Amino acid sequence: VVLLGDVVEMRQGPLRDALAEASRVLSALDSVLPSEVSVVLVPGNHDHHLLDGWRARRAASAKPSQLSLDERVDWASGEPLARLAEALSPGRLEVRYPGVWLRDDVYATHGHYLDRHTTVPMSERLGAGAMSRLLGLRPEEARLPDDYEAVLGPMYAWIHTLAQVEVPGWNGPTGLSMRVWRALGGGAGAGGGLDVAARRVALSLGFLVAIEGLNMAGFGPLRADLSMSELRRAGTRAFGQVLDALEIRAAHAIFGHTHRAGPLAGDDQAEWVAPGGTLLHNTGCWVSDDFAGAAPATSPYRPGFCMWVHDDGPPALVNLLDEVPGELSAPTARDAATGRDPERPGQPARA
Ligand SMILES: [Mn+2]
Repeated sequence: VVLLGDVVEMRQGPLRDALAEASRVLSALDSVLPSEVSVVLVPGNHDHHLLDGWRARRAASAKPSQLSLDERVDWASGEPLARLAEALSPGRLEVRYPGVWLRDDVYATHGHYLDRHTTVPMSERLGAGAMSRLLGLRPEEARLPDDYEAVLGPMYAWIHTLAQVEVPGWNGPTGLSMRVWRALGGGAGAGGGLDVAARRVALSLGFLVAIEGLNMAGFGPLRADLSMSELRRAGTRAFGQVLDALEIRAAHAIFGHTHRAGPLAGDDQAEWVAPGGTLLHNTGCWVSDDFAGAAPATSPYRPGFCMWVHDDGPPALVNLLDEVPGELSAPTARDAATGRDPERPGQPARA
């Protein structure tokens, strides 16, 4: 079982609370997993702090190497990862970063590196733009995972510090991204039919001037379009740029950072192909009133999505919460190869 990032929500409060919550979930997971199944955790942006001990040990070694695309992360007793491993025991925990090769042709990563490239002006993109500008590291010049860590790491550390302090009268960095998103007029109640409303707000003169100013100041490129369709397109486009920059020549690449599961039936399949030909897959899995919209039961942002990766064939996207209780079963490789059932968007074809 691969847990593809942001598994531990470390931004809503102090570390002790985050670890206590995560431990309960991992213990529950261990209680239902067969003993031969190990759990692979791949940290993302919200749980980037899990890597700190490992990173410090690397930095203290005589000659730390550049991060490869798939590093094995270790931990020492007392560190947050040790707490998570303990919660999962007797199950086995493996930690890989920044991604994991699931097959020779399937690469999976949380996908937060795309925040260097996306044109949607959300808070972490703006932070990445500011850091790029400060360091003189242009997003199009990124070639290695360390290029992304240099720009994004300081922002993650800053947000992590904010989550640990208690300032009277201040509720911390909780929902920072969503606050900025709402302030900019994003979503406007969400749902495809309200795209027009979102665009109307977004196209207000002040917003356009602000985006143009950010572009001129070297924070960009950013676009003044906060519609749900542009949010989806910007995510796959930016993830394709990460694959290109890091020369990830996989047939399939799986990510989840932008929360929009896909490709689903009815999607423009061309949006889910990177320039190099890699097919993109998003596990989705996040819940938010801002994104789930008026029809949360069918929203591509609803929770419960996961992906089955077999020994061959394309990864198959399913929604575990849509399954009839008692009927939950893994699709076969043959189901996966035949693609998705048009009658049940997002579901694999079933015998
Ligand atoms: Mn994320």
